[in-house]
Amino acid sequence: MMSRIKSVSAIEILDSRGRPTLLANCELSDGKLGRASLPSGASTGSAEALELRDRDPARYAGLGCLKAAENVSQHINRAIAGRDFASQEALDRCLIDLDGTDNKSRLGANAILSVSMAFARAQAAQRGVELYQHFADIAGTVPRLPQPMINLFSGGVHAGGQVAIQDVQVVVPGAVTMSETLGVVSDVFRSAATRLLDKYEMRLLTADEGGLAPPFASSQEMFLEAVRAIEAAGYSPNDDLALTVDVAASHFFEDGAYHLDGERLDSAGMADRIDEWRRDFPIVSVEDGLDETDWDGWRALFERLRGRVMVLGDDLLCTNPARVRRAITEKAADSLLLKVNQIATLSEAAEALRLARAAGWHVVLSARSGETEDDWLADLAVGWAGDYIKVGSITQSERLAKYNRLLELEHYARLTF
Ligand code: 2PG
Ligand code: MG
Repeated sequence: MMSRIKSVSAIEILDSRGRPTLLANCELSDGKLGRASLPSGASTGSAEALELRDRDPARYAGLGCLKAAENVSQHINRAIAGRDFASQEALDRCLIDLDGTDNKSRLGANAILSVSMAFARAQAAQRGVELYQHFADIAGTVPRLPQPMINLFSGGVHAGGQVAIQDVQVVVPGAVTMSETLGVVSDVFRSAATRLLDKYEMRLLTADEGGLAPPFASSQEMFLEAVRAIEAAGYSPNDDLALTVDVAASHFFEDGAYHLDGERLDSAGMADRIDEWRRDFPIVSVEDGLDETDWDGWRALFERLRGRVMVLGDDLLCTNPARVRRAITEKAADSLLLKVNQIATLSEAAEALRLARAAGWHVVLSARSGETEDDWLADLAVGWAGDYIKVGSITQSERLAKYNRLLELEHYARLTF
């Protein structure tokens, strides 16, 4: 379908951490509008496309997005207003060329993605289809509900580093519906919160993604508490709920070693530790078990874990088709964590998805630790038929916006897992 762009513009708004991000508008010449706001990560991979920040210390500690907003409203608008685009791919190609750098550092990944996403919404409106269906048509996928991977405990950079590993999450493999899943996880979250109140005598303090973040003595204790919370809520670990972990190892890898729970581990030692966790706890997925540069380590880890848990790459892959291709060739992982803002256009993210699926990989569509109330991620995870969606905890409205949209799609669009 041909879409003529009338104008694009963006303004600076705030995300769930109170940091600036972008809200973009795309108006087509037939009057159809698309609007999108963007998330922002904290535990970012070094191969991510560059999020343009003003670096003006007088505003938001340098994190302002006025330049990125201006790049949309001025630079990009001048280049694309009045032009026809036959597809998302055509628009994204134009944005990529306009930027001209490998990591989108000229216009900014945020500027580029805000236009890519707002255009997708405008095109969906023009076609008169739901956003998830439009996303599915872009990627050639068949929509279905993803299983949520829900954050219970947080550590790492999302929780002031009180424990090294970043997320311990729960999944409910046997649940038949989204509403059942959320109900079960809510029981477990409450039971975890009650236990922590007894154990640490602390108020219910949560981390960036709404997860509980007590001062665990070790990573081991984080997993153990998750299992206890599941049991205390009346469920069976393994049968009813399983655990997934984002080790986010790049963020405690320094001077060639993993600094975990007071120990200094080499790559093989870290892999041993992950294998122990896997044997001791009902873990079904391990994300970023090793540093993003430790490709040899990843190959060895995958050899060891393949077929037992999902070996999921986030910082390692950065939703970058070239890195996904490398990981497939080198047999370094078997699952992609897909975050559109790591690569900055829907088309390139769709390419990463296509490569991963062609290799038989699992795919997890993921939010960022800084989010807005926009819910496009839910439609993307449904449209691109993710095996899982990772949105953080079941508290905080920037997370609930996505879960609630999934509930809406389950109910009204009659989508199933
Ligand atoms: C991750 C994400 C989400 P961030 O590491 O998977 O939890 O964190 O958005 O800070 O990169
Ligand atoms: Mg991660």
